[in-house]
Amino acid sequence: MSMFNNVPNIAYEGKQSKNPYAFKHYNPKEIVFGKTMEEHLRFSIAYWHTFVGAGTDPFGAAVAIRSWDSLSPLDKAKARVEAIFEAMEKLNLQFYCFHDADIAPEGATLAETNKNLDVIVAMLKDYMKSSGKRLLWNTVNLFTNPRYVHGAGTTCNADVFAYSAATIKKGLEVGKELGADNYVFWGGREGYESLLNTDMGLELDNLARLLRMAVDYAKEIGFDAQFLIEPKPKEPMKQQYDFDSATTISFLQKYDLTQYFKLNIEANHATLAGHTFEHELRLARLNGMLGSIDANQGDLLLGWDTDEFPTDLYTTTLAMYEVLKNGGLGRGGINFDAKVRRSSFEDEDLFFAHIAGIDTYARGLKSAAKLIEDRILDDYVDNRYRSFREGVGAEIVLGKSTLKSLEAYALQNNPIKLESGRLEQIKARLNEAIFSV
Ligand code: XUL
Ligand code: CO
Repeated sequence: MSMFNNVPNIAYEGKQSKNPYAFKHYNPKEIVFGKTMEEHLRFSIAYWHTFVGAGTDPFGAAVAIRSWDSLSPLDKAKARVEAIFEAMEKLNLQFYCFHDADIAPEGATLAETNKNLDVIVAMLKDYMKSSGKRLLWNTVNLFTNPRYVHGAGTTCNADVFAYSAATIKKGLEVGKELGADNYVFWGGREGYESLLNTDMGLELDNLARLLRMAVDYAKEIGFDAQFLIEPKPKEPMKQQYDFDSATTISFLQKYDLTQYFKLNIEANHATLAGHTFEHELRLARLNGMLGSIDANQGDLLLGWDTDEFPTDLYTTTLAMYEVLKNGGLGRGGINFDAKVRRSSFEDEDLFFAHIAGIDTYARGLKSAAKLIEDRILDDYVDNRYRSFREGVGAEIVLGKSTLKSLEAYALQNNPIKLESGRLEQIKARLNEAIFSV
């Protein structure tokens, strides 16, 4: 049975194509920078936005009514499995990812919830086997249910902490059963509203305790996925503990957890934190912690987490530049953590949105490869810092200088000669690289 009758299989047709159901830039088997595009990009569908999201906003009810919406909860969950595999097939995507709550309805008790999960996980496993599709990552939803009102790992209520731990235990078992490449921790409610009633020290210690338990249990059951933490500065909490890459890395360092985790960097979370996406990626990369990407973009006029499908070539170019400099994403991938706009409520829009996002990243990959191959940015940067490769600069870098030796140098080095940073010239060359591919 087809859920998306009007949608054909989507294939690469090249730049000249006017077919709305075709990729203009994403050619999965084309080699770019030593690997196929498919190997570089490892695109994934996000279950929640694509198959669960209904276009609600704080002022408006659901507008995107899908064919499965009238079914009973468990039948709906089964129909969604069919829909997601059909969509992956039509879009030629290898990966998907989900929260536990996206795939199966929550029961009245933890045991009932786990039973519902088992039914759908068995079905997913069959579909994965026959289609060859893979799970990029799974995670558990520790934020929607009212029990998480004070947090999950950082709650003031030990019973809720225990429930969260049990939910993560099941999530790890599900990940193992489905052979997930990664397992994500996004702390939706791990933050606080006000310091006035918050024991911040205990909350942070408890969060680290929960992560440590997860590391131990994964080891115990032989689940070898890469663990990822997804930073976000606000929404739903006013203050989120995993604010951005820097905050998350320092948290992991403090609790001696860095070796077990990498970061899943989301574009719109970066801009919410007052950073560019490429800043967050660069910081993760420099710390050896760039693991995966949640691809979307925000709207600077709105300023909240709008999760739009990525269409901005500058951002995807600079993001893929970081990915290529990182030597790839390893077991990670590019997950479209993105929603169609509320006004794009027809089923077909799900496909147009993915085609736009996929082509924007494919072009980003090609222009990033050009930036590196032609040494466009590297030459500027090398030249700009050349004073640290000779004379006094080389001595500083080698750790041979002292305040005294540098004072002696500075006293006789007069005047200091400065040079332009050439930013406008560099931006013009970036434009050329982007529009040449
Ligand atoms: C929320 C968000 C989540 C995580 C997974 O902003 O990005 O969907 O990606 O929990
Ligand atoms: Co995300």
